[in-house]
Amino acid sequence: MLIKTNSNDFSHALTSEITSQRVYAGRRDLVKLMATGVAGAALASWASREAHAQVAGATPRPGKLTALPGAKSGVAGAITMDKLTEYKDASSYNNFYEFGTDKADPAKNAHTLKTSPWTVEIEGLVKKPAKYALEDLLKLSAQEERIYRLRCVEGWSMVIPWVGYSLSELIKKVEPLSSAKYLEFVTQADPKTMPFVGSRVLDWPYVEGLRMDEAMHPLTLLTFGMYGEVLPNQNGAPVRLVVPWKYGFKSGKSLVKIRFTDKPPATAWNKAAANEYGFFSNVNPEVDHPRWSQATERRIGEDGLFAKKRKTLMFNGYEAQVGQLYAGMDLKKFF
Ligand SMILES: Nc1nc2c(c(=O)[nH]1)N[C@H]1C(S)=C(S)[C@@H](COP(=O)(O)O)O[C@H]1N2
Ligand SMILES: [Mo]
Repeated sequence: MLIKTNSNDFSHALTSEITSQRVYAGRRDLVKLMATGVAGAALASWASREAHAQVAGATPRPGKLTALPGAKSGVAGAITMDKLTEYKDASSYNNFYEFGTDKADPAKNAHTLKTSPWTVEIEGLVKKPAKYALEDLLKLSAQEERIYRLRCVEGWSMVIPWVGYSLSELIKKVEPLSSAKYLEFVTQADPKTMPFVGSRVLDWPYVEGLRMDEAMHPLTLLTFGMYGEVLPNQNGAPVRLVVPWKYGFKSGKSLVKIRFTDKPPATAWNKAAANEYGFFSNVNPEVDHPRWSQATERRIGEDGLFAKKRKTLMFNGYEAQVGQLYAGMDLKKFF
């Protein structure tokens, strides 16, 4: 598969500049969003952010989807100095097996996904089980923009400005019991709107899991948007997880349920091939996949004739932030 490498507005700017400058939404979009009750407190900072954008001359991407207000990330290490992957690559080269196993399938097929109405159920070992309508989930905490690398287990990576808030905000609201040690993330599996949910590649629904401390880590993002807009269906609309120090498959798309458990949940890829996909699945250049090396990666958008492969970084470059979560663990055994 060949990806075109046209430059875009973001290519030449440093990411640190982008995060402080960028404003995507037109005022009309924001007003529309206000009407649906989504924008919330973000409006307060709108005027100042708009001023920033004008001073810096930043050009917002012409929005196709509804704008999601994002603010500058306050999480240390969340901002990379890498160039952003182009929107058209990030939204056309996807893994979303419910819509087919080819990278181009999700963009072609995911228009059938019905993202409204949408609810996310919280159940299991919590004091306050709940059923959140998407609108309420969106308002639960302030949306931030976070530029994260996403490293797929197959050997490619992207750099995407996600919009959401730390999953820990939601976890605190529902008050886990002390017996809750793991979270199970259950995603949508509707054969009527997801053509490949009938297929036998995976055991549906697509399920993922995190240990409590991983789920509580501020980098773990409950994600509603990217590039300042609501998620395109193929990227996991209307709400997904992004866990940037783990292989991409840990970041479940189109979440419908989060269950708090006392045992590690059985995850879709672990069930499909336990020797290839462990529960932790932390990005680790020193632990090869049984069928290929994990030492290097190809950045999507850079795969021209002379593009070099990049060295894969321990914990995808987030070692300073998350390394201590695994202190003393044998990462070859707990891969
Ligand atoms: N529900 C669901 N979530 C999923 C997947 C999937 O097939 N189904 N694929 C995963 C894999 S393998 C990757 S690499 C990322 C890709 O996210 P992206 O398409 O937004 O880059 O989504 C993950 N989340
Ligand atoms: Mo992946």
